[in-house]
Amino acid sequence: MLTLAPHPTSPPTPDPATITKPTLLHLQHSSSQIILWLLEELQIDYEVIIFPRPEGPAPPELKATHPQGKSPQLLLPGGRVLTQVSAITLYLLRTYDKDYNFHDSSSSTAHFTDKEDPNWISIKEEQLVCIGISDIASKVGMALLWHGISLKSPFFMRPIFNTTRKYLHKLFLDADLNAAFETLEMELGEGEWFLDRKQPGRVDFVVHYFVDIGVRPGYVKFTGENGEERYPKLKAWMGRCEAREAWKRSLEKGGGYDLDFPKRWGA
Ligand SMILES: N[C@@H](CCC(=O)N[C@@H](CS)C(=O)NCC(=O)O)C(=O)O
Repeated sequence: MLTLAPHPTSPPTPDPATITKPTLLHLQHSSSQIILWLLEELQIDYEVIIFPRPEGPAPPELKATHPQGKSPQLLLPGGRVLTQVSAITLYLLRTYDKDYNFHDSSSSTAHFTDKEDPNWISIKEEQLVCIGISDIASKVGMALLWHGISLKSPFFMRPIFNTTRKYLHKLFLDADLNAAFETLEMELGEGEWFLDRKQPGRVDFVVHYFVDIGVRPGYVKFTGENGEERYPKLKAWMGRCEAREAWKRSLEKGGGYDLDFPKRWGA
């Protein structure tokens, strides 16, 4: 039996049919921060409803609007409910980034587009977004699950779970996580932003969170054992992301963003 803190109180969930502006159902300390950051970059009129993050599963109130009951959820005027970071970022950029500040029009990708294949930039975008939402998310999810189990289980079982957890890291998680980070470091290259953009784009907005969720709980380290920088370009890029005014505003609006879950669970 795991010992979890009691569920915090959640706000009431609005009826999607009554929505008049994009409304983000935002879970604190979660990938929903990606959407808040993008909303702030786009400077559109939106609402955010903050759900305190429990130690266990998402607040049941999030099921009122979508059967999966996860966050982020973007409620849209007209009653539609959009889920999945990947789809929400695509929707927001295509709907509201009219001046193409943060995504490319099909005629503006000559700097990157393979002349033979005009779709190349969007294919690369998908590839890099998937490294975050799929490759890193699945490994960090497993690491966090076992970390949580080993911290929250009865004390006499902890050594067993801790040993299991360490084997998991050694056999399945650490090498894959570092390979994903190496790939991102390589893809960033000498550019300020991914895909050689002059401004951050969908890859930057999405991948920032997944790099952060790898680094904050200590599963991937920017600095090696001998003090060497392992991912210097990614580290500098994280700094550029977090120096943006829109990112800072998103932190104020989100009501809590601390991805060091093990520390918050008492490690
Ligand atoms: N694939 C979904 C993942 C959604 C998701 O799992 N969100 C997490 C927060 S990062 C959540 O709601 N966790 C609570 C839970 O799983 O119960 C996406 O890309 O949006």
